[in-house]
Amino acid sequence: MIAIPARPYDYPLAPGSTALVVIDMQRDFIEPGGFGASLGNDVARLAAIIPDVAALIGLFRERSWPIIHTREAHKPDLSDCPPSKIARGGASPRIGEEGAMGRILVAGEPGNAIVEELAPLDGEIVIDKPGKGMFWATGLHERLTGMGITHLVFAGVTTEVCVQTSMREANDRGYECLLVEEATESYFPQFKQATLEMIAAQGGIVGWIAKLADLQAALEAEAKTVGS
Ligand code: TIU
Repeated sequence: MIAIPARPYDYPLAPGSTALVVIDMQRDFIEPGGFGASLGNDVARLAAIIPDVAALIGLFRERSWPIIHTREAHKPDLSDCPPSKIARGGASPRIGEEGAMGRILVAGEPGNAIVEELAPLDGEIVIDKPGKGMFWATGLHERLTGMGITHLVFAGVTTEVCVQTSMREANDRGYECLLVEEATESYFPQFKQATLEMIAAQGGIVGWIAKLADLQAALEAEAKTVGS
């Protein structure tokens, strides 16, 4: 076990059974003309974390530890998108309608792709999820269980919506969860801050939070131990 100086206390990171989850780093949330922008948000805030997410992905790639990328994506016939979801938010254009990068939040459309800088490599898992959480209607829990994964490190957008929902779903399924502060972002800075605090409150009620540098240092210290 590696002790990362996480808040509120050390996260018991387990080599061999830890995976990175990168939530919804898609053009639809990060670039102008996508779903995030259609909701009236300033998407530039989210683009700013791309280098830190890339650095975190790099830490896992160096170690050949599993990486899961999720996309919030609906089938072209929208059969997996309840009317309540389409109606919510009053977005224009709405889910399924034509936007600047193709149909909004629809699988296979240009806007639904993960941003180029963070494109998944062969062998990494890519999950299309119709909900905010990564376990709903995806079969991911069974895949992770089959791989022996017990610990999940989280990154991605948005902190208080799909990241937090996925973390809470993971927590309920027994995973040890850690969120990397610089590798997640919200359209609303106060929502990000509140989410970090509510995740780690009450002795880590949902999981732990840590700085990227602290995770990196802990992984490097572990590599030296293994190598010595
Ligand atoms: N609206 C918003 O902040 N987020 C979402 O709709 N999806 C994700 O967080 N991925």
